[in-house]
Amino acid sequence: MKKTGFIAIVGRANVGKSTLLNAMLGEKVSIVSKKPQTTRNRIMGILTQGDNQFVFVDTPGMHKPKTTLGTYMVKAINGAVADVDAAILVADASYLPGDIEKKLIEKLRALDLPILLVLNKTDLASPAQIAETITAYAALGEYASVIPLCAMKNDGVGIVLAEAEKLLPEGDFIFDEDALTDQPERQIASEVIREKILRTTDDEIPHGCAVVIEEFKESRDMVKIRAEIYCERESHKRILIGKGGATLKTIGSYAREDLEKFFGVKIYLDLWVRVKENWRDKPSAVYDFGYKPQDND
Ligand SMILES: Nc1nc2c(ncn2[C@@H]2O[C@H](COP(=O)(O)OP(=O)(O)OP(=O)(O)O)[C@@H](O)[C@H]2O)c(=O)[nH]1
Ligand SMILES: [Mg+2]
Repeated sequence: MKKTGFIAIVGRANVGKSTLLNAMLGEKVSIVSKKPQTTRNRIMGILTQGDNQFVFVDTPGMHKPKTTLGTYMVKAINGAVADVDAAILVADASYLPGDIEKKLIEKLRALDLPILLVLNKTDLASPAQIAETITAYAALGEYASVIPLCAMKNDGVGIVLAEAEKLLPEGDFIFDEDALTDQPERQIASEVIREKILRTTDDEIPHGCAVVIEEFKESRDMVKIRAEIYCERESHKRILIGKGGATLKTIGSYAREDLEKFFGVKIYLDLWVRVKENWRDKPSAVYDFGYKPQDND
């Protein structure tokens, strides 16, 4: 008998949701950075093991939106949990539950979803701290299970899969057995480039960047990708390009390395930087840059 289920991964920004997803899949489908609000879209990661198909849905970190883009991100979280069989709530093992966690727990309970509580980053917490965090979460209600782990070192991640398996409903597979993600190739390319911007530049700049793939041309042994990076100011553009183009070159070579690994072919990457002032507050620009409302938002 086959089992197939949708499992949303939710939590505040920067707790390691995307890291956990990648660890469970053993492949990188969702970008990761040390800056909060890295994930902007719902991203599906699919894992088929024997008779079980897990469809994990990574979501943006829950936060109070301040821009049109932020509002879109919070809608994406709400849309993602509306239609799943269970949720993995990721929180930091070193911190007691805050407002964001309490509200998320309430929301998941209202939807009657079983919750797997993952307390991540145990490498940064003492055993006493972890125990205290567990006690504080226990006071907020019941969970299908509580799993302290370290996603970054892939330590304890198997337990999440074993526990999630118990929550899968019976049903035929929805995706091919070898499917890994629902993201189109262009979106993967744009996300990988955005990750390298997040990792290469500081503060305001990466949060104000969007990457649009203008060309994605496959030939027999190579893919040519032309991407435009939109930022919010001329001064940001100068920083992104760097002295003599050095920063853009770094972003490009890291991105190319990852993309070659992911697609398994040679990549020719052509990057351009453009300015679109305050695009994060402009609904038409947010939409044009690929942050479109989805069916159940
Ligand atoms: N020390 C430590 N760091 C971790 C662990 N898991 C993730 N991180 C780091 O935490 C940061 C955030 O990780 P992400 O996976 O991007 O977090 P996220 O919850 O998806 O963040 P958003 O997409 O912004 O909501 C990155 O720098 C990760 O390397 C862990 O187990 N231990
Ligand atoms: Mg993320």
